Amino acid sequence: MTLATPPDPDLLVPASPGPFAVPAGRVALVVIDMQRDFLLPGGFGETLGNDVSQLASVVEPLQRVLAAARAAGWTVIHTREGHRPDLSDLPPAKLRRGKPSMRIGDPGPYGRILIQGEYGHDIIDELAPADGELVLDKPGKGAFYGTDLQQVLESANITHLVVTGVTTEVCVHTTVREANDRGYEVLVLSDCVGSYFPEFQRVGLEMVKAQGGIFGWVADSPQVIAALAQLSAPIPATV
Ligand code: C5J
Repeated sequence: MTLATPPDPDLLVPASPGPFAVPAGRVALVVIDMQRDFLLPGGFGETLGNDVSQLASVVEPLQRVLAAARAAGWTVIHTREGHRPDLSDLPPAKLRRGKPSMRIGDPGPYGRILIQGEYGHDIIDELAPADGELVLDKPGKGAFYGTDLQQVLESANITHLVVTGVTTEVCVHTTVREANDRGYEVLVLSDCVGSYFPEFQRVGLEMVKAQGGIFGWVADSPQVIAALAQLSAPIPATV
């Protein structure tokens, strides 16, 4: 991938450790794994002993960011973690993890757990992808592993990612790290990523922006939405 000197930023989002410059046309909103299996009460996430209510607060801010990104014409990419029904893309090591009573592929409250085509594998209704938005099925935690995400981004000339979704310290972090190693500039939206564990949420966000932004930047959704609103605000007439 050739990453030229960043073009003039289209918008500047106040962020930490410094402003995140977003070049026009080169940014995608990435929504990681907002799937029923992770979010719904009684789903896979809860069967692992997790408190799914910790993820619920992400939904509304993410709806607002999604609406703003769509209005601004950003590329929007949704991901879903999951596996083929025959489990041929599920490494045995991954299968062995978790509670023996409820593993990937087992029948769960919302269909076979994390299996493509099952109700629980799909994205929650509140954040349903719009027509034309890419829905990327991924077998791993990161969105680049085992997918054609990099080719998709390259062919769309995208160099900047605004990353949201669940869970902060697992699939969001893995994706951010994969993106960072591939040369992408990454902004994580603190109120649009969620963890079952408040401590992991806090530390996960700290880790992204530590050491001068070792993996990227952190801002919240109102900062992005305000920056976008400024862009579309009429320029005051001069007298
Ligand atoms: C997990 C994810 N936590 N989407 N997946 O297994 O973070």
